[in-house]
Amino acid sequence: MKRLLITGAAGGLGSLARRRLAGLADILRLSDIADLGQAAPHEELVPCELSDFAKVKSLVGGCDGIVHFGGISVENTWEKILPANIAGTYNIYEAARLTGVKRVFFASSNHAIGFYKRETRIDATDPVRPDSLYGVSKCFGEALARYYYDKYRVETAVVRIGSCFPEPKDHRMMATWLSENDLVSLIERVFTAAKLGYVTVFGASDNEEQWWDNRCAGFLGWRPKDSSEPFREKIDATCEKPESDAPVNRYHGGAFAIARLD
Ligand code: NAI
Ligand code: 15L
Repeated sequence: MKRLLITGAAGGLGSLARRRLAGLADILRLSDIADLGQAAPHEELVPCELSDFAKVKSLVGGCDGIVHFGGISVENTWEKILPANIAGTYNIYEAARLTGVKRVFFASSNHAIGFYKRETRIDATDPVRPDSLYGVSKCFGEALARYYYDKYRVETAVVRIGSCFPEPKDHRMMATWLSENDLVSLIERVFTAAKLGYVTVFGASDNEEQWWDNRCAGFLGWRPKDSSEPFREKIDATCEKPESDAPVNRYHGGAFAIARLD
């Protein structure tokens, strides 16, 4: 690729992608509303509010691919979610269609399916069950991605990221953790696969407890290599283990599924 756009490039995963994806394209175009610091020689910094269509169209123009990380990344009010995640993701796809971008990595979330019970193992054919307005916004993004592929052939990997942090932070993340290396290898697969089409991938490492089955994405050949297991002792020692029937333990989405806006 000549130019890869990363939205949300000042955030946690955007900064990781900025550090680790330089080899994927000649130029990384980095965008956010937050400060992006100084550009390296292979970088272009383009600050952009995702809800502004005109700005997003010029942001996207000239790019071959998009890693769409930008937006509200946890539960929030409708007033915040609507411009950033709903209008923002529409703007990205519509701009991609108009400017001829071929492929998108859409950062969806486990919170699109957060109301499944922990003992239920699901795959990409199971219906969405969002656990929050945030999760609903990710379902909207997934539907947009489906529509833009079926009608306009903009290819997308919808990646329902579990919990991507340097280390798992609690007992739930022993199941949902996605290591940084596994995320990077997944993004690389998405942009180097000969054909992508529209595919849903569950973004979790090779953890002992598995809630998500990636059989529908088998053709991608992505194999997570890390596991949360080496962190178990530390998690047991530092985090209180919730009772197995505690509400926070009941659903894939954990605390998101039980938190209420009121
Ligand atoms: P983050 O909150 O650190 O980064 C999001 C970035 O988007 C921020 O830098 C923020 O300034 C930017 N942003 C927010 N509203 C914007 C707007 N209206 N216009 C332009 N930029 C805007 O989140 P993180 O953890 O890096 O996650 C990246 C993406 O991956 C998010 O879409 C999140 O929903 C998704 N995700 C992340 C997971 C994780 O474990 N880190 C798990 C599941 C999904
Ligand atoms: C997400 O969707 C969030 O972006 C991230 O901050 C974590 O809360 C993650 O889900 C999770 O479920 O652990």
